[in-house]
Amino acid sequence: MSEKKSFYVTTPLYYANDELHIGHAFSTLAADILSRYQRAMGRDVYFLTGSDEHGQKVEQAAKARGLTPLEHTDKLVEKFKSLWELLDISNDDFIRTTEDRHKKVVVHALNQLWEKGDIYEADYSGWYCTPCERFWTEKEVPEKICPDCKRSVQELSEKSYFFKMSAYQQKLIDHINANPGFIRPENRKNEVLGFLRQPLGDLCISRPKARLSWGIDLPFAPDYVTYVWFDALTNYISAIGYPFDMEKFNRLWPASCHIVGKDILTTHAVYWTTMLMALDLQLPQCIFAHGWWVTGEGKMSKSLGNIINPRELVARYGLDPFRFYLFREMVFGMDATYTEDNFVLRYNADLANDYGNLCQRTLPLLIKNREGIFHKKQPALPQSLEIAQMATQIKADYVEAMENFLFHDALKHIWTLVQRLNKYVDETAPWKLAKEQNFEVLDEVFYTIGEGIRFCTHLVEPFMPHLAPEFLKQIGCAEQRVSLSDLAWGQLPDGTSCTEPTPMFPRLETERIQNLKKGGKPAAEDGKKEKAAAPVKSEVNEDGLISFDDFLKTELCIARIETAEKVEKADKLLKLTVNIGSETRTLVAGIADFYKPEEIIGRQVVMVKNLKPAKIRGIVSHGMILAAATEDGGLALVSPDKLAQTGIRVK
Ligand code: ME8
Repeated sequence: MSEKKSFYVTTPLYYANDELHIGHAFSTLAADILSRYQRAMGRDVYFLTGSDEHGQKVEQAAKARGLTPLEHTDKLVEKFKSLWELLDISNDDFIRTTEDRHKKVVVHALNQLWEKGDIYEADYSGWYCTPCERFWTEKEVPEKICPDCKRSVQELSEKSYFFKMSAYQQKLIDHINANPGFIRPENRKNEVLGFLRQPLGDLCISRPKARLSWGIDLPFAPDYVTYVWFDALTNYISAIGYPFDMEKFNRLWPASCHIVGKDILTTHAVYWTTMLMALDLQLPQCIFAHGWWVTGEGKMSKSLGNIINPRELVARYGLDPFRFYLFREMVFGMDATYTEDNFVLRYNADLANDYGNLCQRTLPLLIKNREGIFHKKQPALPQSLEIAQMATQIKADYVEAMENFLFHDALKHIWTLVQRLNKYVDETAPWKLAKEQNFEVLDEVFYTIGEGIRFCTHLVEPFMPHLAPEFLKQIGCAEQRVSLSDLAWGQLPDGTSCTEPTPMFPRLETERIQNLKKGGKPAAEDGKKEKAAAPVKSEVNEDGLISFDDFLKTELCIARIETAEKVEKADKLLKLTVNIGSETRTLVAGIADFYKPEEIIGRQVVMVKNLKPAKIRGIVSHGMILAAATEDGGLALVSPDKLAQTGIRVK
């Protein structure tokens, strides 16, 4: 992605008019993950975030709180910074648009463009929306309602200053066409090109002080301030020294990537780029516009009361699971729906069952049978060889995904390896090898597992910067870290000694979640400082027996069958909806040879509740009902022998 030596990444400057929610946290985390990845690949990274503090919205918010605008933004900026600290954001700088170092660059840029004739004065009339701080044309507001916020607009005519954006339209189109990775993802690029098919107007950059005083004075028109975009966008160059520290500026510019939400794509891809052209500066290498986090009720907004607070989620589930979830769940570039149920499902499936359990089920066996020591063996079993080759390919796929901002794909690749390793444990059954005293093979198996954990952990570290070092500590290689660029299979040193694993991702049971929601302790973490919980015993016993604790991991419950129907073109399957008290689930059961749909509607059965959802014949089946073969070759559903409470746990 980047040919330059340095990697310069930015987030939007968030408006200092309100507190931040998971949408804002997401953009900043994306830049953080990218920065951590690039650093791990050995690049010189500069990561900038900050606050957008001028404009009417901020002025109004301050007034409502009885504060001056700066008093108001000072307070909010502290909150922004404390959120970034909580989320362990590794930014190199935080720029405020109210700082002198920024304001003087805006003034410099305005002067340059004024002298060049790229800023001019003219009368402007249009329909103005105060909350959105923007004019609309007559055509755009036939009902005199703002298309964005749906509030009424007022007609205004005033002397204004304009930036000659239109002069750069063709140059911008040519640049977009000549640089395929410039606006990403592809559909957003097409949107911008679509927008540029219409004649591009010039950009009004001023407000009379009589209407807005909270901005940066226009150096050539003292009764006017510049506001919002001309001010805010300039931060990307003011923070890195333009034009007063050109050494720093030349080292970092052009930016490698501006990460923004899709709402501010046009301002970045059109306003900012034409401003840069006018200033004779290079364009950023990439503008990546990601999608929205929405909730069931639509886009998050205060008025809908559906704002998701990142602090609450971190307190409830821990920082690394929060970071992981956001990037595993959202296809970077598309919208995603946040639900807490979904969070818990992913946590339990990917973190507790897959990644966490890989250590939990194997390291105690290594301690018990080989004094915790990994003995390096050349892979001889076909599965060990397969995993070694697979890991090399997975790293290549992961790098490719990360270089292209496909965070969800990068995580998917890592989990392919995590899941293969868990399957390898099942296939090789190290507890059996230990019992047979087959130490040659046992050592090979443990080495593959230890190396697999190390390999996956290095790859996942940009996403989980706190728990990854803990995983490395558990397998005894916290000291022998390699950089991501050098990571290769087989680097786990012979004789490395593991420690008793502590559960990083304790399963979230329903009761536990209720407790966490009431403010109980988080999973394995305490906000920023993640602490591992107390050690638990191994889950695998050499005799194939499981502990009572392990049995409790399977959540069985009483389900009432509400509907049943045949699945098309699948003779043996019935599609059921079952009521389990708190929710209704859909599942597919292979019982059609033995039960007619109408026979079983209304029946109570026993269901495995916490099974990962699976797609069967295109239907997402979430849960499994229990049944046993009968002596005459039939099938008997397992049901309570008296009416039980629907949804209640079976134990
Ligand atoms: O627009 N889902 O600031 P802002 C995903 N100051 N991302 C979201 C989101 C959601 N539901 N809600 C917000 C501004 N975001 C200007 C920017 S840049 C020089 C000036 C993220 O506080 C997303 O990145 O309204 C979006 O673009 C940004 O927050 C808007 O933040």
